[in-house]
Parts: sequence; structure tokens; C-alpha cells
Amino acid sequence: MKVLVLGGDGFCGWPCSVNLAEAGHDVVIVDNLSRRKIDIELEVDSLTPIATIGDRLRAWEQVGGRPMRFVLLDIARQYESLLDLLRTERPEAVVHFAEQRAAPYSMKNSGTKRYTVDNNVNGTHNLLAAIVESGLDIHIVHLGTMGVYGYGSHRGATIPEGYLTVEVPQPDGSRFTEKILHPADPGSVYHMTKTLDQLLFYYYNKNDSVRVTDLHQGIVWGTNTDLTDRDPRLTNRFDYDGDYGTVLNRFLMQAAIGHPLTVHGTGGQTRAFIHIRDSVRCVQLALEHPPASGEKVKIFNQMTESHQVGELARKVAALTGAEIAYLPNPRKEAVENDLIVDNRCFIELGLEPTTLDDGLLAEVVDVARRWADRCDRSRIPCLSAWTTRQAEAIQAAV
Ligand code: NAD
Ligand code: USQ
Repeated sequence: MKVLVLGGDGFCGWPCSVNLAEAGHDVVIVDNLSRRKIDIELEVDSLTPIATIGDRLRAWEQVGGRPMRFVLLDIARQYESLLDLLRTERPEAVVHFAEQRAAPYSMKNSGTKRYTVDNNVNGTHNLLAAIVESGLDIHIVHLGTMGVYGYGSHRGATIPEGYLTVEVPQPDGSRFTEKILHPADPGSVYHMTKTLDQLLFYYYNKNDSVRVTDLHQGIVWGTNTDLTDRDPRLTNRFDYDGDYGTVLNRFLMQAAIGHPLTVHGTGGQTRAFIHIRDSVRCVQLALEHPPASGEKVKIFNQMTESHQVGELARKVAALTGAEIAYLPNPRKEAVENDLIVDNRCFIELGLEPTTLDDGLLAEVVDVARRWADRCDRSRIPCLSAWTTRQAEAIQAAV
């Protein structure tokens, strides 16, 4: 099928694009390269050297991959171009990765907060409005986040896939049951934009019958897939800095260069995880199992396992001999939480989860060791604080 991959130059989008091309789909990557520009702004670089998008596409064809095209376009600002693109390409589906995705970056200052809201909410809304204006029946597969559910108030209850069945009391004392979108409880401005995306999907699905699958993805770890390993120019990015690096990849990279593992607070925070190879597979499964016409927004929890941050640090330390540093937490988040997640939708579609195993963890450490001389250690600390109180605690510890 013809698929537009918005944000197809990014960490999740690039391996997803080559996987879809390999599966026989006709892929057009759409990206404004803002992520590469943010690297320049932050004076950081992917630990792995990444080729330009042009070199990536040429390399992909040279290794025998089905050709993909690239369109430079800002979906949040270039509405008319986006609409023209839909009309010209007439895709059956759009995979939407094109958002500012780092919680710490979104909390740096009012400028990054406003950019994150403008970019993410406008981008998603432009896509929905353009699909309706085009008159085409296009399935959107959106990358959302597990963070929309929040971390703290579940009291041992299992997090359902998007919808919660609630009982509503009536004036006469009787009750009726209803399925509602699970209450949103974002933990950063970035996570808040994903909760707003959910409402946009809900509305356009109700009003215009736009078909949407919203993937509530956990923290992605790992770096390459079998396909991006085919040629050095296909290598995926590896973020390790205090804004864009995510926790498990950071620990594995820190272990590789002999840096203490940076646990925030006690490490009692529990989060959901998924390996990049499973992330890629899930997007393909979602794309190939679209909602029927008139069906409400499909929501899948795209994660394979939950772990406490401190437990992960201890696991990485046991594997590599790294030290653990317990640091003041720059975030305003629950000190400890449980997280039990229903992920049956993907399992029923045939996903065989890749879970944390020593071999896969060691593979990431090996990648990090190979590129250790590209690491700028001064970019490792997480300095983006959620509130002035958190900022003072970080400064006091320096
Ligand atoms: P990324 O920053 O590596 O990639 C995002 C891509 O989108 C970049 O190439 C960027 O240039 C592009 N982009 C951003 N705004 C755009 C715009 N307005 N127009 C066109 N292109 C634009 O991020 P990622 O890690 O690949 O994440 C992709 C998606 O998956 C995000 O929506 C993110 O919220 C979600 N997600 C990521 C993770 C994770 O652990 N990385 C986990 C859960 C969900
Ligand atoms: N943490 C540490 N040490 C570090 C980095 C992080 O202890 O060096 C802690 C954080 O305080 C937090 C947890 O690890 O409690 C997760 O942080 P993270 O940066 O790995 O993940 P997060 O900010 O939640 O964001 C990432 C992606 C985002 C995605 C989200 C999925 O950047 O795009 O939406 O994971 S989820 O967490 O399931 O909401």
C-alpha cells in the first residue's frame, strides 16, 4: 500500500520506513529535519554517526531495498503543501511520528514549551483537517505515548487499551456503564500534547469518520534493526544527552564509557518499555489491520514489559560493573509507582515480544563502545528541571 511516513527521518521513523519498504509498501518519507536542527541548537549529536536523508535513501537502494522518496515539509506550518501532497500521492495510510518527543526538552523554558505545543498539536490537527479536506479515506497510525495515562493513581489496576469502562450514577440511584477515554494525566508539556492529540482523534473520528489507530508506546530502547544494520549509512540514531536520551539507552551508553548510571531520585519510577525491533513490527501490524469504516479510534498499548528505573540500573551494573549514582530528580514525578498494562491487542495480532535479555543489552553496550569517542560527557547530565524547586535541588548537588 502507499504510505506516507511523517517524521520518517527520526529514531523510530527511520527503521519503521525501511521495514515498511521491505514489506512491499510504497513509502514516502515526510520530514522537516527539525530533529537534526535541534541537535545543532543543543550542540549534541547522535552517538552513532547518521547519514543525511539523501545518503540514507541512496544506500537503501544500493543494498537492494525498494526505493523510497523524501519530501521536506513541516506538517505544523505548511498546511497547503501537506494538503497538496495528500491529493497528489493519495496514500491509503499515514504513519505519524512527526512530533517533538522529548519531555525534558519540552520543559526547558517557555520557548521550548510553546514550540512543543505549537508543533505537536498543530501538526496533528493539520493532518486531520487536510485528510477531511482531501475527501480521501486515509488511515492514520499515530505514535502516542504510555505517558498519557500518567504514573501514580492506578492503585494496582491494570491500564486498559485506551478506554475505561465506568459506572455513572443517575439521580434515581441507578447506574449506567459507559466506555470513556481513559482519564489523561500527563507528566510534562510534551506528554500533555499527546493527551491533546487523543482528543483531536476522538473528535475527527466522531465527526468525520476519520479512521485512526493511536499507539500508546512505551520507552523505546535498542538502536538498530536487521535492516538498518545492512549498511553503515543506514545506521539509526542513538540519543544519549540529558534531553533526548531515554533512560535504558542512557544507562547502557553510560556503562560503555565508564560513567556512573544516572538514576533520578530513588529509581522507584516504573515505566513501560519496548525494543526498537518490536516497535517497528507493531507499526506494521497496526497498518495492516486498520479499523473498519465507522469504527471508533483503535488504541493499542505498544509496550512489551514494565520495569523500575532502579531495577534497570542494577541489571546494567551487574552486566557491566558500572557504578550507580542516585541524583536529585529534575522532574516532578511520583517517587514510586506501579504499572500493570494490558497489551493484548498486539499479542493477539501475533507480536512475539522481545524482552530485556542480557544479549540484547550487551549489543547496545557494544554499539556505544564502538562510538564512545563521539560522546560529549558534558551533555550527559539532565539539566532541564520541571519547576524552580527541582532546578534549585539540581544546582545544590552540582
Ligand atoms: P525523533 O525526534 O527521533 O523523530 C521525530 C521526527 O519527526 C524527526 O525526524 C523530526 O525532524 C520530525 N518532525 C518533528 N516535527 C515535525 C514537523 N512539524 N513536520 C515534519 N517533521 C517533523 O523521535 P522518535 O523517538 O522517533 O519518536 C517518534 C514518535 O514516537 C514521536 O511522536 C514520539 O512521541 C513517539 N514515541 C517515541 C518514544 C521513544 O522512546 N523514542 C516512545 C513513545 C512514543
Ligand atoms: N530517568 C532516570 N535517569 C536518566 C533519565 C531518565 O532516572 O538518566 C528517569 C526519568 O526521571 C523518568 C524515567 O526515567 O522517571 C523515564 O524517562 P525517559 O527520559 O526515559 O522517558 P520519558 O521522558 O517518559 O520519554 C520517553 C520518550 C517519549 C515517550 C515516552 C514513553 O522520550 O517520546 O513518549 O518515553 S512513556 O515513558 O511510556 O511515556
